[in-house]
Amino acid sequence: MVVFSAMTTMAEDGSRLWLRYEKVQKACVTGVECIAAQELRNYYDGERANLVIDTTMAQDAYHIEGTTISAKDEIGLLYGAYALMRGEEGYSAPQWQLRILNHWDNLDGSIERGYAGQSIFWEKGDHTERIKEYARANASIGINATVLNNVNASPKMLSAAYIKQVKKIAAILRPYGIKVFLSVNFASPMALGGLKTADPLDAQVAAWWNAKAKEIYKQIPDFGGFLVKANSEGQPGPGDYHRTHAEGANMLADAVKPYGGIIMWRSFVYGANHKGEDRVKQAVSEFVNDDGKFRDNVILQSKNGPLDFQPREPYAPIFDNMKRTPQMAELQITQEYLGQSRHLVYLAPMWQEFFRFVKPNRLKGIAGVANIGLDKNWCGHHFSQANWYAFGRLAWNPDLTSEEIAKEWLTQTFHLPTTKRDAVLSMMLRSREACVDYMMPLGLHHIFKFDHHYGPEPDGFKAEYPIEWCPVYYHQADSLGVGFNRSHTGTNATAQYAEPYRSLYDDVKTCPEEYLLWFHHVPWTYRLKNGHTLWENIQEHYHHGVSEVEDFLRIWQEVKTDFDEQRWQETQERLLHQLENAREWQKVCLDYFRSFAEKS
Ligand code: GCV
Repeated sequence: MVVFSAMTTMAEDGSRLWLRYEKVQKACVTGVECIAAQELRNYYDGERANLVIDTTMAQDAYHIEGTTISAKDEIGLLYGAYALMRGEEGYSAPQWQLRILNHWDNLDGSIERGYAGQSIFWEKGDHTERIKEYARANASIGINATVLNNVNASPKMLSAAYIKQVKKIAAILRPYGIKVFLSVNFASPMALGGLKTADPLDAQVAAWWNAKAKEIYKQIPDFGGFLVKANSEGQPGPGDYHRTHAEGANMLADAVKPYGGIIMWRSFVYGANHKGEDRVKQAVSEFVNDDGKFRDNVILQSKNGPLDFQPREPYAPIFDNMKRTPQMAELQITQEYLGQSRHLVYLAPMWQEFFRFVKPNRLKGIAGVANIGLDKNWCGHHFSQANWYAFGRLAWNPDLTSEEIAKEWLTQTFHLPTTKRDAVLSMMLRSREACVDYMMPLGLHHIFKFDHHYGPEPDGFKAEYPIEWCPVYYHQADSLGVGFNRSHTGTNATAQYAEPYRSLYDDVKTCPEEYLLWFHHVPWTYRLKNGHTLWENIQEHYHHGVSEVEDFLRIWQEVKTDFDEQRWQETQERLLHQLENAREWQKVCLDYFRSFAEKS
């Protein structure tokens, strides 16, 4: 166990995350001399600790017996040291070897969908100390890889000047076991290399990528590889040359293969080739013919749901359809559609919901779109730190419960008597469902305001936008009912699911109510399980969502005296805003849907 610093002795601005150890310099640490030893020497409150290398152990695993930690190498020992300080015992090994953050950070220092300040990697100035703390925080929860730039990638990322910077960052992260990856722009050979094409079957193009890989690995021998968003939302890709995703990915895979690199190829592709097709079906249509055609160092990376990080989505059926392709899941830690850094929404329950449908052993790795910036408290909202923490812990062990993770985080981040901790815990555990209720209950989706995705706009329609960006496309409200008919009488998106979900979702009578309007257009007067009509149920959910936030504010008052002033006050301000925003959702959505429902 560790001693956490008393709240009055230091500024409580959240900058120390969950690593709020006090320097006790008490333990006599023997065995291997490494960062783990330094951390224990500084912060471990026990009398002694011993670090032992055991090369027979699995990569990254550790074993804690008494105060002896064994692991295959220094990184395993480091994971073990943090685990010992959290009070863990026994053997632990990660579910996945690839536990990676994706930063949507631009080279000008801004962050796409970032709500916590500028980029720690690319904003001007020297952020070495910050990056080191970032590495330490990641190591403490087992994250072992990171993509340093936005998937909407600038070709400049691969210029010699930037590779030099990547080398510096990699040197800071390496001692903490974090491997560096980059997002690449598929047209880089043209934009940067002056070639006339980026056609993956062109020999000069392949040669350009081979040379680029060689240049990178010369500087960064343990470089991880590339993440690619191709032919999606305006990004270039192999489709520009009538080539397949497999042809594009394989060309890059061949370039990094000699060095042990991998390609993470995103399946988030919609639009251009699929005019008129239900958007949630498009990834499967786009990729299914490529199944089995990728090199063995390509992993297909897909968002948890088939649309786009909504507060609730059914799982993405691409996980059922690509049977011969290694796959990984992309989760979003930054709360683009869940109140950004202004709402308290603890995301672990949402991710666990996904793992109920897509079993972890079907995946090769797990990626999380980071919520980290240069803000003092890293994530904008003090409680958004819990989402970074939870992502790491679930990437290590997806069997941990949301409650266990939240308790761990609360214990390390604040000092609360058990009853008060449990009150805050209950708020965290209820927060995601509350958000679904006050934003989009019963399977409603994507009724956000345009572009920034904050706040409600159910009547949103712009003729100049692709229809897939328009809220009215997603709820399909009319005088008869509301919801998107994706059953066999509609777009038949249900057919993309494996059984038993295909049949379950297809029939309005068996479809789980939380997905009802995702899969069905349902009459306003239809009776749900509780005997109330659909319209009554919609109203009840919005009311419930708002009353949950009112209750969070009540709890927050109750725990006031147990918190340091700054973090309490900053959270209070955000909760007050959350309530205002939840009420706006309730009013705007109910007024809008009423105009259909009460006419019927
Ligand atoms: C990085 C959504 C987001 C975009 C994001 C995109 C993606 O459309 O709104 O900001 O772009 O997803 O995941 O590529």
